[in-house]
Amino acid sequence: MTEVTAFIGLGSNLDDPGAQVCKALRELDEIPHTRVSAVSPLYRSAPMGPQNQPDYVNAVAQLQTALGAEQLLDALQAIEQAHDRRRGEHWGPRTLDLDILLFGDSTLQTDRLSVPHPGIAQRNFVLYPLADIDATLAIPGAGSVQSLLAQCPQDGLVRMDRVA
Ligand code: A4P
Ligand code: MG
Repeated sequence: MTEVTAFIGLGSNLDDPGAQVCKALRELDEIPHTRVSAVSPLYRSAPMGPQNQPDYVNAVAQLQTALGAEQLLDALQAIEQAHDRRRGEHWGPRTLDLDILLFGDSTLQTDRLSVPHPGIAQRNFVLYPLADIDATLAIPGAGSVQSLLAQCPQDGLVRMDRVA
């Protein structure tokens, strides 16, 4: 069985965000043919987009999966739904957002998926936890995570204590 290393971005700013993210990390490990191989620290981050919403808790998980990218997206969306995710305002508040940041070294552009996730380079709440897991990562089409970090201010991003 061929496994791919994928990186998932987790974000929440409603209904006890830290607990939402920790629960989602356990649920990622329960996706069939998939296991969590590394988890970043949790970060508190200022909202990107509308400012009249609470701060986010963000983290990144590294997975090993034998699923295809769209099968993995199906599993992530099922977890979002189980967290009572309601789709509302663009970039608005949410109980849980799960984004496929990287799927091996694939570049995908379909109706359902843009991979690498197009926001990676501008988002400190994605770049810092990605680099915590693998400081040598390269983002297909965008360069090394280190070169992206060097251009991405840490404004509004605070590393939280590890949550058991
Ligand atoms: N989709 C396409 N590519 C992907 C991918 N790589 N991973 C499609 C996951 N989904 C992908 O997503 C809309 C559609 O994107 C999906 O149906 C899927 O087919 P969504 O989760 O329903 O919509 P959304 O999340 O509201 O929109 P968007 O543009 O994905 O928002 P983002 O980029 O996820 O940003 N501020 C802080 N500090 N921290 C955050 O985590 N997050 C957001 C949401 C706004 N502000 C934030 C944060
Ligand atoms: Mg999303």
